Amino acid sequence: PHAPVSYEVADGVATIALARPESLNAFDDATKVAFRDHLHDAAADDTVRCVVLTGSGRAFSAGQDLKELVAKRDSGAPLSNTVEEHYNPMVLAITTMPKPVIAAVNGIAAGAGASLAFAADFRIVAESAGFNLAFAGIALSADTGASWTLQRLVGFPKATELLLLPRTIRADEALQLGIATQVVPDDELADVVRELATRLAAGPTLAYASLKRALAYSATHSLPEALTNEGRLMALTGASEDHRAAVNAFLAKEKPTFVGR
Ligand code: T3D
Repeated sequence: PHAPVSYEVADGVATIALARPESLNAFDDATKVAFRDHLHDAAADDTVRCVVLTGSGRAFSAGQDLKELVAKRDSGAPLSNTVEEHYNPMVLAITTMPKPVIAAVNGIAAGAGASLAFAADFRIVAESAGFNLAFAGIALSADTGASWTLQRLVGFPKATELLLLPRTIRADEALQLGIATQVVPDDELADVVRELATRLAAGPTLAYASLKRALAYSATHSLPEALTNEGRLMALTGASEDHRAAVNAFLAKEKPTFVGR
């Protein structure tokens, strides 16, 4: 059997692609372990300066593999604590990834599949794709960070509605709601994502990582605390090779080249 997740690094961009199109890229255990581990690979590799998450076939991901869930339940196998073991580490790996993460949403993203896309820094969404907060449909609460990320994307009342009354949110509505960064024709998704990923991979990686840290910290701290944290991160980026070179380039009226440090 082929690997459930493919991992490729080219031109500073790591692409992590779910590769179970026959199951709408649902997460069975092997897929969860591979996806989680590839996120850690991308985080640890300094040559990777941007990460793309995507699916193969007509879906991004239908979330938890419900066929495997039922098979395990019926076989009496001990149920793993998959939230703690698999989904939580994925969300934390994406949100703390010290480089930008793009979700290239090629098709439907449901349940944990939607949550993972919400955790990314950018969601580039194919016109025919959509999101479905499917959890309540199978009598579950939300996981993989959806209760945290979705309300930050769309606000508390809309997040409540979308979680309690799940339906497929089409790409155009996802754009209006602020879930999608950009919606593109299906046949242009790969090119648009490649262009954005290449641009980000050639950018000031340490500054991007620091901006992500500043945003995440400020989301849960007071203004005085956020200001102190901003000061620390400004000192860090202010001492970087990229900052020094970019300021020199600006004053020389040249285009900066960023090395990511
Ligand atoms: O243990 C835990 O803690 C659980 C953790 C849970 C995290 C979660 O992600 S819970 C949410 C799980 N996901 C869902 O509930 C979504 C279920 N799927 C759907 O609602 C729909 O399939 C979609 C909206 C995603 C797409 O609809 P549509 O009409 O385009 O496709 P379809 O006909 O429903 O599905 C096509 C096939 O994929 C079908 O198989 P078949 O009949 O051709 O053999 C369907 O059963 C299969 N499929 C779809 N989703 C899943 C799935 N198989 C396994 N797991 C799935 N999640």
